[in-house]
Amino acid sequence: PFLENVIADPTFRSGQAHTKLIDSKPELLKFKPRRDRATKLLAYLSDVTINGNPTAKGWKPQQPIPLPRVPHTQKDISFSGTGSRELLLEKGPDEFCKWIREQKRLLITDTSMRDAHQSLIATRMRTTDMLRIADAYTNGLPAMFSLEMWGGATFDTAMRFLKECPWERLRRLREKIPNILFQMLFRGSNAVGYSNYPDNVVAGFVKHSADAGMDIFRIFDSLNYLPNMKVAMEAARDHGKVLCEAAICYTGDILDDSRTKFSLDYYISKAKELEKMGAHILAIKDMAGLCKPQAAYNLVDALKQEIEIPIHFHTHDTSGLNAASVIAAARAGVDIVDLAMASMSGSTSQPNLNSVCAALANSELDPQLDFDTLNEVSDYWEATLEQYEPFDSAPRAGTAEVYEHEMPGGQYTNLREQANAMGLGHRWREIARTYAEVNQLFGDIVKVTPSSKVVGDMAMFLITRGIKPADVTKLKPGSIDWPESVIDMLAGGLGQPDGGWPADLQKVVLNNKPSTTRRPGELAESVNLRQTRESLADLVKRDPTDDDLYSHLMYPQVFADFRDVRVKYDNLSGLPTPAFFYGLSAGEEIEVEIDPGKTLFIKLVSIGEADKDGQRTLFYELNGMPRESVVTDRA
Ligand code: BTN
Ligand code: 3PY
Ligand code: ZN
Repeated sequence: PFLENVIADPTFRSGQAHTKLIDSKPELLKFKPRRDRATKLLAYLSDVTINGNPTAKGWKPQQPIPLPRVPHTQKDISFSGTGSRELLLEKGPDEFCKWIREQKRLLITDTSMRDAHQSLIATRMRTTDMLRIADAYTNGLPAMFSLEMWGGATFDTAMRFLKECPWERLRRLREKIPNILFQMLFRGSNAVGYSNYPDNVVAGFVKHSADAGMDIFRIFDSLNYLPNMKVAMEAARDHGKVLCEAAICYTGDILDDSRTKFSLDYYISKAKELEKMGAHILAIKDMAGLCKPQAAYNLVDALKQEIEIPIHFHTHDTSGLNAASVIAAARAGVDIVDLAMASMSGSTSQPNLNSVCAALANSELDPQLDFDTLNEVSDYWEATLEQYEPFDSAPRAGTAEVYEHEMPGGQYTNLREQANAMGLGHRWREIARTYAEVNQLFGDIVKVTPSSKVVGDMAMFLITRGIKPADVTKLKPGSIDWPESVIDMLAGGLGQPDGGWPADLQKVVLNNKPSTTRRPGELAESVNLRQTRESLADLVKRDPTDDDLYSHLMYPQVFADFRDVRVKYDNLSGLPTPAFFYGLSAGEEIEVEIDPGKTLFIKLVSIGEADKDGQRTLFYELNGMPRESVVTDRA
């Protein structure tokens, strides 16, 4: 701090500093003693080593987990084209979309950094693990169409569990990967949250994300209620440099004539409407992986005749056969497909990127991605996943049960975890069936965040109380305190499903509470953004930024807790993942990059006994110098 003061001093800066400067300016010696970053990091490491990280559920590796090897990827010279992001910036959205349609090769989105880890390891992937492999994408996979690496549940979990700033992830990855488009999942009027936000918050969030480096906004509504998508879609279009990708959420089965609600015609009419609303690209968002191969073919084939804009297919491999759906969609002329790197694929995640590319090699559809790099990147992710073992609860193999419960990939692992935590793990079959019955009770709806969460909440609520979904409408209004999320949804808080909410159910759940069929955003007051940002100064302990503002608007409490941790321990995102979750063992040494080019070498030498007050001293070497850190053993 002293040197900082001196360097900032105008006299010193003007070159007129002399040895008497300090005598003449005693204020240079006035500074708050600042706990330096290394001390804070050691405090964190000591705490997590002794007391554990509460999110890691007490899991400890048997022996230190080695850092995943980062491949040294050569520039892919076999691909002569320009990176997708460079093309978008050069051509602008409309010309770029024309380019997409002219491509014979199948364009590929890699979801490893968003949906794949959201679906496999409860969205726990840390920024450092993404940054380490970023160069391999930039140099080795320039033919990639886009990387889905932000949005959905990642915004919430980054702060809540990883104590990371989501905006920092976006900006740092952007710096390292300038040539490939970035893509995010955006929940329409729910933005990256679980409830409705005022229009100006939604529009402001889109603009701020675009300015921070986002390129493609995949916008959906959890009930396919299109009015909820309008504000976000317009904000993306108005930005001028980014792509508005509007999604139809796929549920049910268009091959099953008895499911009349979600028919081929239903999807075609939604798609046409989204095209009219200004979508640059249409996404088919099969969030549960229900779109069977023939259905994918029929749907894409029909849409290709009905709309002009490019089509992007998203699915999950929960059933085990959705690579076939991807290939069927490709044969029917889909433009872009979502896949995940081999080791991050399958089960509730996306189908296998590497294998689909191999299957299409030597055909016109060949995506032209370099196999060596694909394999190396997959190896990297495989080793990286080992660091996340306690969060891995995805089913090991495909299951046809998904056609019954229709649960989105990202929810499956979470609900299963929740069931385990409530001691209901052994009743999973029953939970899955109840989930399906609650869907029927709600009138057969689209189930994706946040509507899927409401179905899950209701299913767990009924199970723990021994109530059958079919009996709910027989109950007396006001006789049960229903979950808040259920009341809100049936009151119209998330918008309207096609056909409206079943009136008899609304009566039982709402009792005399008011409900609306208007667009929720119309009823929400706009937020004074400048005033709200300024109000955060106390919390963030510096000038609040728009990053702070939008984190706060989405998740006020989660953001406040995150900021407390940041003030107490500084930025933890540079810690290697095992150290962050499980702490260190005696003798273990780690490297932590705290600023670009500034690395700390931290070795835990030994751990002292607890004294009578439960205080323990941990002995470290920090860049070779001995350091001690004292922590309370709360065991
Ligand atoms: C908290 O819940 O205490 C805030 C999040 C920070 C968690 C770290 S993890 C290591 C250490 N052990 C704890 O119990 N909390 C901190
Ligand atoms: C999300 O909203 O996070 C989803 O992944 C929905 O599929
Ligand atoms: Zn998905």
